[in-house]
Order: sequence, then C-alpha cells, then structure tokens
Amino acid sequence: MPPPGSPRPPSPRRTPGPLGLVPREEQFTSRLHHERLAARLGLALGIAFGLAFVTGLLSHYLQNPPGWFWWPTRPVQLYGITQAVHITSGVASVPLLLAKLWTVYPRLFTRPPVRSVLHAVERVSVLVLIAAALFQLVTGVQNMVSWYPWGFSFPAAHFAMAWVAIGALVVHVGVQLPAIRRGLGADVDGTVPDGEPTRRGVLLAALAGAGVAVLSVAGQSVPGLGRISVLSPRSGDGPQGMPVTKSAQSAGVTETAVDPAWRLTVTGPTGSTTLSLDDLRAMPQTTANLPIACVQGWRETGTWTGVRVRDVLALVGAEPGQGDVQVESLQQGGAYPSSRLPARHAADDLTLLALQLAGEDLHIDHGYPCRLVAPSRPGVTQTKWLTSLEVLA
Ligand SMILES: Nc1nc2c(c(=O)[nH]1)N[C@H]1C(S)=C(S)[C@@H](COP(=O)(O)O)O[C@H]1N2
Ligand SMILES: [Mo]
Repeated sequence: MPPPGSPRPPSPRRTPGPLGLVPREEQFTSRLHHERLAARLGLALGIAFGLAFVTGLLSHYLQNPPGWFWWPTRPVQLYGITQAVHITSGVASVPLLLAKLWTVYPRLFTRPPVRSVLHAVERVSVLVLIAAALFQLVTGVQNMVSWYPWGFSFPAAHFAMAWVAIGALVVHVGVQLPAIRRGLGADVDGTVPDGEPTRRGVLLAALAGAGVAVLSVAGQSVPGLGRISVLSPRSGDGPQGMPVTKSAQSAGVTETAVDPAWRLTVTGPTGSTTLSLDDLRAMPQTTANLPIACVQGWRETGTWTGVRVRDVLALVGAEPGQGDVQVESLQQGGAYPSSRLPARHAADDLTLLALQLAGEDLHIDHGYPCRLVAPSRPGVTQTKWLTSLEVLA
C-alpha cells in the first residue's frame, strides 16, 4: 500500500488513452470478449439472419411477384410456415445480436482507429451491418405489434435494408474468415482460470434467451403455445375465432358491405357478369380448412365455405389457369384494397370466394359479403369485401 497522500502509481488498466477518458481495446481484459465466443454467437446469428432473409424474400416476391416467380398452392400452410420461420428467426436474433455486440464491443476502441484503407472499409462495413441489423429487428418487431411511428413504408424499407444487411454480412464473414475458423476450431473455453466466468455460460445464456424470445411469439403460429406467448396477443381473438387486422369500420365499408344492392362484377374473355349474394349461394359450395397467415406473424386456420374462384371465372369464359386475376374490394384507399391472384392459384380447387366462416355468414370484419381465401398465400392478398374480379389478358 502506498503511504496516504502519495500519488497512486498509474495502473496500466486505468491509463486514459490519448483521447482522454476513452478506453483502449487492451483495457477490456475479461476473457469473455473473445473470438471463440464471438465466432459461435456469430454462427448462430448468421443462421438466424440467413433464414430470415430467405423467408423474407419469399414473402416479398409473393406480394410483388416478378415474372419468373413460382410458388406452389400446396401444402395449404406452406406460406404460413415460411412466415413463422421468418418471425421466429428474427425474434431469436434479438438476444443473439445483443450478446454478440457485447462480446465484441471493445473493438470499438481499437487504436489507431484506422490502420489502412482496407481497415477503414472493414470498420465501416461492420457499422453498416450493425445499423442494418438493428433496423431490421426493431422495425420487424414494431410491425408485429402494428406500431408505425415513422414516415416510411415498412415493407419497402424492411426489404431494402435486408439487402444492405445481407451484403454487409457477406463482407464481414469474408473479412473475418480466418478469425472465424480459429474461433470455431478451438474449444470455446480452453482451460478456465479458477473463479473466472466461462464463455460457454454466456453462449448458453444467449441461446436460452433466443429460446425464450421464440416461445414468446411462437404461440401465434404454433397451436397450443398461446398461453406462454406474451408477444402474440392476437391469435384466436376476434369474431368467429379469427383475428382481424383491418376492420370494416377502418376500411370505411360498413354501409357498402351490407347494402342489399351489393353485386360482384366478374370480367373475363367473353365479357362481364354481375352476381348477387344469392346467386353465389346457389352455386356449388366447397368447404375447406385454410389459414390466414399475416405478415405480422399470426396464423390462424378457419373453416371456410364458398364458391370456387375457377367456377366463377368459367361464367365469363375463362379456362382454368388462363390469366392472373385482379381482385378489387369495396375499400377506397388504404394499404391493401386489392390484390393480384396468380393464374395457377386462381385455378386451384381450394381457392374460394368465401361466404362463410365457421359455419356462419362471414362477420363483416372478416369480409362480408364475400372474400378471397386461397391456399398458401400471404394474408395481405386474402382480400375482404370483394366487389370485382377481372381475368387479365
Ligand atoms: N380489403 C381488404 N382486405 C384485406 C385487408 C385490407 O386491409 N383490406 N387486409 C389483409 C390482411 S393484411 C390480412 S392479414 C387479412 C386478415 O383477414 P382477417 O381480418 O379476416 O383475419 O385480410 C386481408 N384482407
Ligand atoms: Mo396481414
């Protein structure tokens, strides 16, 4: 102990760097800030981001199909499953990303901050990766709870930033490959000095955190988990056992939807026809269990009864699979007043103009008098309160 009053000898761990109070990377001496831990967390995160990227692209192309895009109509739950994977992998990434950032954050304080042009490029790419990853996770979770505090369109921004994130991730993995191989090639802990924490413990805690995060949302797409899914309040809510995203009130259709003069206009190769609700009820009816799988993460299967779209299109001379079908609703404006049904989906036996849900006439919030329900399609394309169908040439 130095005598009282005498200056303390400077400790090497406390010496401020040339930037004053800013610490230096070497001062973070915990054995937990280590490439072996970073590589494992990075691997888990890479898998989660990869799954989210692929399933997100799928969902984007289903909603904005390019000419080459092909998607099967069976199994009927297929889209819902891909969307559950998307939401689950995104949510699992939150604790993994936080753990990874904590493991590597001493790197922020590397001196000199920039060693070469290549080093500068690498550091900027890591910042871009972190910013894009945080953006994706934050906006994704906000979308799950329908909270849109920003001025931009969520789907467009989330899609664009996905490419930024995945591009920066590829650069990052490329640059770090030697460290990743070293890190993964060695036991995560090696010999742990007495009384020191283990990296394995941090890794397991991060994976457990990811597990808890997954369970908190899984109930909205996995039957039976509803009670533990605190972040999925909507599954099973709503009239006729089905959640509602857009109500008749908010779509402004409370009067037009119940108007006795309501007619469905169908246009095809031989011209146009109009059908009343009774006309539709008089046609052969099909009953099928089909899900609504919302991009916000919930999925709920209902028992729908109605007329096959292809039977209705046959009334105006359309052969099955002849063309895509433009589907319009009574809703004026808003985000999803219409949709495009691909020809192959329009020809499917289970693609219905539903008149009933759970054995009753559709609740007005579920699209009375008539809505589209097609197998293996995103919820946003399952248009409610239909007013017209047109077979496109
Ligand atoms: N006309 C119209 N149809 C619509 C929407 C809409 O906003 N307007 N929302 C879609 C979305 S995003 C979903 S998830 C489903 C939900 O159907 P539900 O409210 O019957 O559960 O309806 C779809 N159909
Ligand atoms: Mo949705």
